[in-house]
Amino acid sequence: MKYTLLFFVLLTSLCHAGAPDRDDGYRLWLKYDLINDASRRAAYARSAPFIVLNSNSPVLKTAAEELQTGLRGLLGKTVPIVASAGGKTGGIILKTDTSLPQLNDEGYQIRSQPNITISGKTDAGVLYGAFAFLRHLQTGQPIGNLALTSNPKIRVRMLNHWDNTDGSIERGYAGSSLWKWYELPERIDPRYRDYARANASIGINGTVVNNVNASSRFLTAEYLEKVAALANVFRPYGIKIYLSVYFPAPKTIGGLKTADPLDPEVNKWWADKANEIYKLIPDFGGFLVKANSEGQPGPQDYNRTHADGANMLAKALAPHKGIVIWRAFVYKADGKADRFKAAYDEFKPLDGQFEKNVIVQVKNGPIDFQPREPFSPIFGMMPQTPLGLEFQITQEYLGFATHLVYEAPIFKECLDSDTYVKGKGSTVAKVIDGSLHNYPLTAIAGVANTGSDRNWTGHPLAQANWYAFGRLAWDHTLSSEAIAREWTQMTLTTEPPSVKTVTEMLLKSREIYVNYNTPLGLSRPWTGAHFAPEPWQNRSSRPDWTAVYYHRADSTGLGFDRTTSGSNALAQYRPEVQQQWNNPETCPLPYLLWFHHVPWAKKLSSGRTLWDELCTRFYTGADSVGWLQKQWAQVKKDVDPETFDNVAGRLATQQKEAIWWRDAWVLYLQEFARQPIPKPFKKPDRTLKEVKESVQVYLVR
Ligand code: GCV
Repeated sequence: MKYTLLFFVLLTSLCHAGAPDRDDGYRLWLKYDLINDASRRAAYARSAPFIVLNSNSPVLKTAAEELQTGLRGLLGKTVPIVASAGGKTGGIILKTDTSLPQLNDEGYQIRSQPNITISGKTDAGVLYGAFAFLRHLQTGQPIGNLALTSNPKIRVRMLNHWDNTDGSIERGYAGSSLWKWYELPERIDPRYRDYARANASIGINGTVVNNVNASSRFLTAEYLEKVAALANVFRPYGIKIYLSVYFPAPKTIGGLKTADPLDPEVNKWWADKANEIYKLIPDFGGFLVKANSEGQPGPQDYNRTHADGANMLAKALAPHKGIVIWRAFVYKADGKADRFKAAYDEFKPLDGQFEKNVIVQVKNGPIDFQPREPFSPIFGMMPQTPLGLEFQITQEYLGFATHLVYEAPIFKECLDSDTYVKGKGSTVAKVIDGSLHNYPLTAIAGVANTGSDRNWTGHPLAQANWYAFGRLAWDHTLSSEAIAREWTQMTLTTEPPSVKTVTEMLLKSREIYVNYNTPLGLSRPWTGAHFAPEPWQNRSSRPDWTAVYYHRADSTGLGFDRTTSGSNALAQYRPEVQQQWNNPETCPLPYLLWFHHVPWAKKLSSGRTLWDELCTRFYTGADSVGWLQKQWAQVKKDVDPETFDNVAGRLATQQKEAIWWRDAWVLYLQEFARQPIPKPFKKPDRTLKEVKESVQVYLVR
């Protein structure tokens, strides 16, 4: 018996030793697992016997090392980095070449035959080319006749971290902050470099490391040293560091009596601060500012405008070529006003009044990162001001890190929206990439979904959102599908049927979420943590922080009237856009309740009444999570077991919560609509009172 047990222990430990390493998701899309197909591996290896690097540039060195790391994994051998080809052909040559007319500053070109030459006008361009070449191999494409040219369409492609000095992250769902402020600048966590690698691989070239609800501590000498230490890690990856600033910092840490942007002493304080920063961080990117918004102080406290505030900071940064990114996310506590209109009302009159190194950063929609929003009207109405676009990658309103929502379709929906500012085809993408109004300064930002969780994003599939943001920031013409497929192949599996299945899951996930959460243009059915359903919530310190303010359910119907008979927010759009959305008969169903108060019995273009259509969406949305689960079960054999279990568990929770959302909405709205649940759907098992209690428990917890 003793020997049998010993034998069993030995056998299981041997089996375990031989089992493939479990993948904890840390490597993201830079896994570089050995290519299974030996002939493809051999073909790649023949084309890449060595890497030629003839430069001391830190960024080029990074490019060579990244290539070496990637090839080591994919090909199972170390490809040497050499200073010269020594007359041999067939290697990979990394080359900065300022004479390439088809490239912009960070673009790259890859040509094969006889050598594979990866060139850029700048070292950063070569680095992006190196990652593009690896991506080509990871996605199994031939390299015999390479002729790739790619230029980023937007200059500043950045992540915004809403991270605080105490390590917490506002709206972060994947652990705590990546930045260990208490250890910096002395200890450099190796993870900082891995963060930079991941970003550079998708073309991100800037990062704002602290929360827009900013602490002035970040501008103290103590913190600037810490920030400089991070900048040193990011620099070889072509990434610049930026800081969110607290507007009254001249008072809080500078000892001045005022932070008035027209006060000479305040101006001097900021100019001195900029000098201090650039001494430590010569390539510092600039400031991001949230001012006079949600309780944050700003220039209006001194009867000055947003332009006055932004321009003062811009002047301080201009000698160093730094920029100011001034956010347009503002809304006053006026319950009678329509919050939808607030940002436009404040910013439109300032068009053309900003300094050249200011960019106004606008959220994709007029409210706040809802699961579906129409594009912000500002994009069509400020032609004389460079506008940056802010997306939210972290899933504040998208089920945190539990629900699967692939966000590329959200990003694309906004980018492809037509503002008509210069006639048909004036998409948001063309506004923000500068091509429509010839802005030299262009920017796009994503509020990061990263954190200290080992797999970076909590939900393993939420990595695809970070990835998709970067790829679209580089090239907004890429399709959601192509990005999903690419990410799946690089991260999860290269087996074609499973790649297809996961790609389909990702592509459908956003619409599924919208259906059980906020269909037909509903918005903000929650308060507080932004997670649990609370469409009944009607009390708060501000009316626009209640749920009923947004959906306006009553005995006659549902939805916010933003036509001329209501708030007339539609007037903020160009006439061509107004025409599409103004008429409830022709307004596309996904936006219907954003703009119209629709009677319950109204027949919609789908052929169903409003009530029936809502129920259909709530029920099919919740049911579709079951479909996601079934799809995921099919890929089990091709996906790492740890990742598989992790996603399966989260989908099970999502299924439960989707039904919770459905029940909450249906039972609540039924009190106004006074109609039965249409067939074939079944009445929820619980009562409205029970759902409310379950939400209450959630909120207390
Ligand atoms: C950083 C929303 C979020 C806030 C966030 C704010 C903003 O209101 O709930 O957490 O604050 O947007 O974008 O400034």
